Formats: sequence, C-alpha cells, structure tokens
Amino acid sequence: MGGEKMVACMLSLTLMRSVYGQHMPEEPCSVQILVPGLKGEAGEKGEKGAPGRPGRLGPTGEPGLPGVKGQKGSPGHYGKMGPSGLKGLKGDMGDPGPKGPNGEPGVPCECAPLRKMIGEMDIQVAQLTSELKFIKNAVAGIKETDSKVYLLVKEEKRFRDAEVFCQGRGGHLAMPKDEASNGVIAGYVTEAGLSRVYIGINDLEREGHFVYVERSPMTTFSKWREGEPNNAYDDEDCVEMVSSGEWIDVACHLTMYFVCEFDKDTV
Ligand SMILES: [Ca+2]
Ligand SMILES: [Ca+2]
Repeated sequence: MGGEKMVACMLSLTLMRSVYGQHMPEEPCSVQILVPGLKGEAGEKGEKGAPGRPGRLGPTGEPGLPGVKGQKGSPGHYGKMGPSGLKGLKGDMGDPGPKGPNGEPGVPCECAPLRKMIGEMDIQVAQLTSELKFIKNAVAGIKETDSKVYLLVKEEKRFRDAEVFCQGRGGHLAMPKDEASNGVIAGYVTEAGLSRVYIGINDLEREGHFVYVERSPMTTFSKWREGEPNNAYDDEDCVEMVSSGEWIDVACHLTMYFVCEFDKDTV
C-alpha cells in the first residue's frame, strides 16, 4: 500500500512540475518508513463465533436390521361397484296390497246434452227403421184404385195402434166405400195368404152405429158377413175383413195385420 501511495505522489509531483514549470515544496510527498513495534499484551478472549457451514455428506451406511412386523391396518375403502349380474328367476306373486283411499268426487257430467242427443238419435233411428220397413212393404206390392192407394202392413197391432200407424204416414185404416175398393183390398189380403186384417170401421162411440175412422158415416155400401155385426160378448166394436172381402165386428184389443189407405193426390 505504501508503494502505491508513493507512486501516486510522484506522478502528481511530475504533473505539477510540467504545469507550473517551477519548483514546488517537498511537504506533500514526504516519505514515511514504518517499523514493527513490540508485541502487545494478549487481548481479551472474543465472543463465540457463528456456527460453521455444514460438513460434507458422509458415506452410505450399512443396511439396517429387519424391523418388527407392524400391526394389521384398518380396512381400506370400498371398491367400485362391479358389473351387473345375470337376471334372476321371477319370484312368486306377492300378497294383494291394502285398499287405496277413495277417489275425489267426479266433475258433474257435462255430457247430459250429448246423452239426450244420442237418445233422440236412437228414436230417430227407430223411426227410420220403421219407415224403411213401411217403404219395403210399399215397394213389395202396393194396391191402388183410381183415387186410393192401399198398403198391407204386416205388423200385428191393436185396432187403435193400427190407425195411429196409418195416420202417422198420412193415411187411415182402409175404408172400403164401394164394391170395387172392397174387392181390391180383399184381393190384397188373399194374395198375401192372410185370413183377416183390420179395416177402418168401428162403433166405438155408439154401439151398433158403425162409422169410418175418418168419422164419415156409412152410407149405402156395406159387406157384413151373414150374422155380423153381432157385438159378441158386448165387446166387438172394431171391424176386420176376411179374405172373401166380408166384414166381421171383433174385439178391438186383438192384434192383427191391417191395411192402410192413402189418397192418391196426397201420396
Ligand atoms: Ca159393437
Ligand atoms: Ca162379431
């Protein structure tokens, strides 16, 4: 260190001489020579130093002795669910379960109008069926004169029901008012292989006073069988025609086929 200081000092002296060109004082660069002194007394013991660095890794040790077998560990977790097994056999049928609670009351039926409509349609179907039968009869063989059309109805009915039936179709029970019309009706009955049919004559309102069902009185023509009308059992107020064309008074509650008549201008 002292050498470096001396070099620096001499360098600066040289520079100063070249700059000022004159003599400079000697003080700044006086040379000092250091001489070692006498050994001092031993100092006090210092404080304990910081721990040193860790030493190098030592060599691998010898293998240890086998340890003692440990105790049995606790059970592990459950494993994943395995694949589904084959389908088993069908078991026996179980006992019937308990009866369930009653249901809530139903909504009031709104189909009453429909039921009514269906009921009316049933009636209409019945009427159509009846009229179809009537038409079949008519097509099968209707009899006519110049002014009348006669139809033999092969449905057994009581006198009043037979007249209602004919009226329902715009006519009456047949009312023969001359030999010609009586003959046509009789021929109709004979052709049909029948022995008797109701015709539109009765004494329901006044015993022994026979009238046509349209309430017109009997005039000149009649075709009573001999011994008729006899009002047997005081219970014969309606009239049937037999196949010969003759008339017989009979009980009105008897059921038999009948002949309707229709005016041609209304058919
Ligand atoms: Ca009578
Ligand atoms: Ca009689």
